[in-house]
Amino acid sequence: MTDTPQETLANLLTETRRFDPPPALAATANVTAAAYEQAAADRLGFWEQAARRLHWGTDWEQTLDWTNPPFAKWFVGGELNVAYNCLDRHIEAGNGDRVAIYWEGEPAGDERVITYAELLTEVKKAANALTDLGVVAGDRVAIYMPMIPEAAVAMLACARIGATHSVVFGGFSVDALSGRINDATAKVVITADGGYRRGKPSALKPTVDESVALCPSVEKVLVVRRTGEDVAWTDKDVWWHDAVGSASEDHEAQNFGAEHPLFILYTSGTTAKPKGILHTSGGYLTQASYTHHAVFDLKPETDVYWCTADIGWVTGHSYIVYGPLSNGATQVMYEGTPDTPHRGRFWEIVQKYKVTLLYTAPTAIRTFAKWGDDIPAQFDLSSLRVLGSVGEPINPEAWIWYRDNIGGGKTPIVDTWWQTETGSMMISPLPGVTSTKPGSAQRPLPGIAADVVDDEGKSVPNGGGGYLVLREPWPSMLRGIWGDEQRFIETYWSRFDGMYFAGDGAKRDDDGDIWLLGRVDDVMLVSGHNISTTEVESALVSHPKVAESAVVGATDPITGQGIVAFVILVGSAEPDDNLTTELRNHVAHTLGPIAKPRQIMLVPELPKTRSGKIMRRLLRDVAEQRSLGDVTTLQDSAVMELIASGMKTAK
Ligand code: 6R9
Repeated sequence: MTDTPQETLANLLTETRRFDPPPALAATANVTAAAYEQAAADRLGFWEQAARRLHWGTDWEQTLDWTNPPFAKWFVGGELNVAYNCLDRHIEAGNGDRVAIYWEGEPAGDERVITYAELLTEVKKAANALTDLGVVAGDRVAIYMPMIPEAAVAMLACARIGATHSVVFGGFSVDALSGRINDATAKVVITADGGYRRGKPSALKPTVDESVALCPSVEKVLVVRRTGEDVAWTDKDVWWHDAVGSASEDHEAQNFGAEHPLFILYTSGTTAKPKGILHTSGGYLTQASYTHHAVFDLKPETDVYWCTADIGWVTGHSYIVYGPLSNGATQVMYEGTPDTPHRGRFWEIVQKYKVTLLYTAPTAIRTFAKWGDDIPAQFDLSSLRVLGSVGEPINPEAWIWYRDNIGGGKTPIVDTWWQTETGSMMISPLPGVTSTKPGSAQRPLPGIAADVVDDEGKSVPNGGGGYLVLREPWPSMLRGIWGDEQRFIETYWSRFDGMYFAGDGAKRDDDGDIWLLGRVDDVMLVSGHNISTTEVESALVSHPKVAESAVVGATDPITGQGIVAFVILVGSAEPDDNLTTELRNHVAHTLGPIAKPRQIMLVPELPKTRSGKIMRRLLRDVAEQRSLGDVTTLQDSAVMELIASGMKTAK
């Protein structure tokens, strides 16, 4: 039995709840429905107008050069300075006293308030310090930092002098860090002695020391003193407080071409060798800035925005640093984990700073749901007016939980689909326009040509499923994979002629709205039917006793693949003998008998990357009783031992 293309990736889940935008928000929204029409009539004209939101030293001559696909050039001939756009122009407009960052350290009471004027001074000094260390435009600088303001300062200082930063998650192993430093041949590494993690100092410098020993390109290591713990010192090391502390506060930003490389960011690498995704300046900042303004409806004078991502994830780049700061936003930055010192820490922070716009990930939302409704209920969250989600498909039940328990049953939720490769948001509701649907990212943003196609690359009709593609170039698109042009073409541009292949499965509902179904590599083939992991996971999460689940297809002698589900129960649920049977039946009842899991494993945790994505590949290894593959990007390696030992006792 084979599927028709329309049945590719299945199309099982039905969800009919709808939530209109609050009238008051719709009445004052930054972006209205007219933007869709304007962009449809003149896509390039629309992006030109978005680019006009920035300050350009030299105007561009051509909006898009797409004569040599897939190598795009946006705003050709234009020149700008990215850091100037994020800082100087706000001070010049008289907003230097506005708070840029409310920084909240993990140890309670450890906090800093940084205005735009103060942030600019720090960035100027850091730019001078990097120049003194020999960094010139075009050089690569690796950044391996905890979530402290100096991480943003380091990125902006690089941008200011035209150096290309490569941020690596603080806490990645020597292998991961040295591999990334070598791939980009970075000249300088910026790091810290350590950061705070779950109530304790957690050292970073030893990993840098070991890595730098393997990286001949590194000439200097700039070290922020954060924890004050003892560190080993080499002749390449320089303290941040010495070099930046003594640097001049004068620095005039020079303009660079719109296509000047801004950063390299290595993708999470849930599968193969990490890819160094390259982003450039003018188009990237145009779209990061516009989408942040449009999708969060940011009002910089009154909003307090908080994105809970780490700076080492693309979400931290586009929606902590470049998007919000280019828009003059006031934002919260938090160093620690959501459960330190207690499980209400996030809500305490929302209450303390009266956060209005919150951007977090489904993995966090499901964890909060597991911890229980009574925790957020203890805090005043009434300041919140828009909630965002990013990183994975958000299950409808998690979406409803988020709206009800965090958003007081009234805030719009923007489920934003995008990738490291796309640089900024691509598919998302607009909070003042869209009637939202739990679990769906819904509609390509104005100026974005996303589509769902079948195996042959033809658009699927409403009600169909297939592959998510982008049919037209967009300003913040990746410009390549660092040092590997061929892999860039093969990975993204070879599956379908003339289209960017995102690697995600998707379906289009009867209204034409898009639902993401997870990575195509994760799709299961059961008795000839392609079934998406996301839909089975959402069916499980819709059971009142289930907080979170991860589903994989394990080799099965009869059905080809059998569905194995790993399930975390909500805090209050007691496992009993009948529960796994009940859950299997619940899925069969919700989605149909074909989707009934062969086996359900109750587990305490799931393996995740640092950006919170479930590593299904490792669970497949467990389900098929193989030894584990590459675990370098795993958040917590002890998790796999826990799960694997549970699996053995269940057999
Ligand atoms: C921003 C980011 C990209 C992959 C992407 C998709 C998944 C992200 C999503 C989503 C469904 C959403 N993804 N947002 N899936 N709905 N709202 O996450 O970048 O780390 O490169 O991951 O994440 O599978 O292809 P990145």
